[in-house]
Amino acid sequence: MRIFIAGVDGYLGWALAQHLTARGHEVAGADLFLRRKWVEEMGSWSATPISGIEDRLEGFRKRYGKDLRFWHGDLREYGLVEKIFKEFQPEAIVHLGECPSAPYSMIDVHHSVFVQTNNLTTTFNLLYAMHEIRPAAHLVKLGTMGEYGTPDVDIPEGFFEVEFRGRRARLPFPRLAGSWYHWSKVHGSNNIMFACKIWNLRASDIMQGVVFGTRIDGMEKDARLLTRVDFDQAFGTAINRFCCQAVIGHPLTPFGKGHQRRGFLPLRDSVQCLTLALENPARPGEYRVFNQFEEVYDVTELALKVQKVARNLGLDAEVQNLENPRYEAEEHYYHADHKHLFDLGYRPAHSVEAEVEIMLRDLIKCRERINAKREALIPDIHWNGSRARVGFMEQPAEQYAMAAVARDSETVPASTNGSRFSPDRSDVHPASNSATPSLG
Ligand code: USQ
Repeated sequence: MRIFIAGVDGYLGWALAQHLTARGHEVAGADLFLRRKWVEEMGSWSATPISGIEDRLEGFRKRYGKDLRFWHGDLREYGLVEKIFKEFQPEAIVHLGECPSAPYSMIDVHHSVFVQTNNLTTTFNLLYAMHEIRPAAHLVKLGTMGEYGTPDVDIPEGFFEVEFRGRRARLPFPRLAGSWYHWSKVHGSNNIMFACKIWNLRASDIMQGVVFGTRIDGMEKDARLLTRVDFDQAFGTAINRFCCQAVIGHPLTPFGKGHQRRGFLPLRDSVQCLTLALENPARPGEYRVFNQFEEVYDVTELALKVQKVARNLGLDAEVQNLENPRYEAEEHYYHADHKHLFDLGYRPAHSVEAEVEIMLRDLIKCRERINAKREALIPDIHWNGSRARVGFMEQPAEQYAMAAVARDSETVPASTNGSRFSPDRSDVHPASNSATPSLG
């Protein structure tokens, strides 16, 4: 299949291009290298030393015996998207060409406007190019589990049956996103759903959980094939940050009470799932939604898992909660369906512990690079628009962990166990203006 990847130079894009090529697909991609610039703006860099695109493409050619056709350019320019579609005639498009960071989108008006316009414009351009040039192609769009937020009820895969005033209908499940970034994904989803309806396009909207991992199989064969691994406050995701922290002896940092629950999956499973969606496309006119994650975890539970594996490797790292710079529920009900991909054959490759061990062994080799940018580990972007580095909290993480274990062992109905996303509740942390000195 001819597959075009928007955002091929990124964390997922570079890994997916390799996985799809190894499976015999013809892959092309485009990128403007914005991810490299955003991370630099955050005072950081990838823990893994990644190559420039020319070297990457050369390494790709050597490993797979074929070229990855590449366009350097801005997918907000419709002319470029049109040109790519005419030249490459994609049968499938994977849209990873968006800014993926919640904190980055909360910095100020310029960053919010940038994230929303960038994410919506690229999606629009791809939809119009599909409509005008490749109407039978299949769009695989990366959404996010964060579109749903943390409602006090179970989360279905995109749609649910609802009865209202005696009538029943299948409707999109309400979205309660928690950042301007996550809302940009909601708006993108709505636009795709409408485009499928009016233009008979086919699309799979992937509500992906938090991805972690340093590699997929084969990347270790050539340094030019390595994907990036970020650990800064904006582009580093929870487990990736915890692993980078562990290898330099920095405390592992659950935010606030640390009982935020999210769906997580390793990078190698993410590319496996995206491939399943591509190889089992939606029907013409169909807009379908997959919730893409392996398992739901509590953030503190994950920090303790990373700590345990790290200790087995001789790495000593404490778990110490940081004040939460975000506005989010820190203890809440969370139960999301994730059946569609398992029905298509998704099988997780490893346990979290096994994947974390691979990550730690990889990251030990990158210790100096992480240490050089350790300042980037402490967040200063608050959801109210202020900038002030947060400080560590006094209550040890172990106490939170014990509370989590006690709570998980109770079988309490959702209505009493969960929390509503409401500013009036004490378990929802409002971003604070106070600048607490960091102990990091
Ligand atoms: N968290 C900590 N400590 C840290 C980092 C994060 O407690 O050091 C917490 C956050 O407060 C949050 C949870 O861990 O409650 C997840 O945060 P994250 O930074 O790992 O992920 P998030 O901001 O939600 O965004 C990431 C990706 C995004 C994707 C999303 C999937 O950056 O592109 O859409 O994961 S999901 O979380 O399911 O919405």
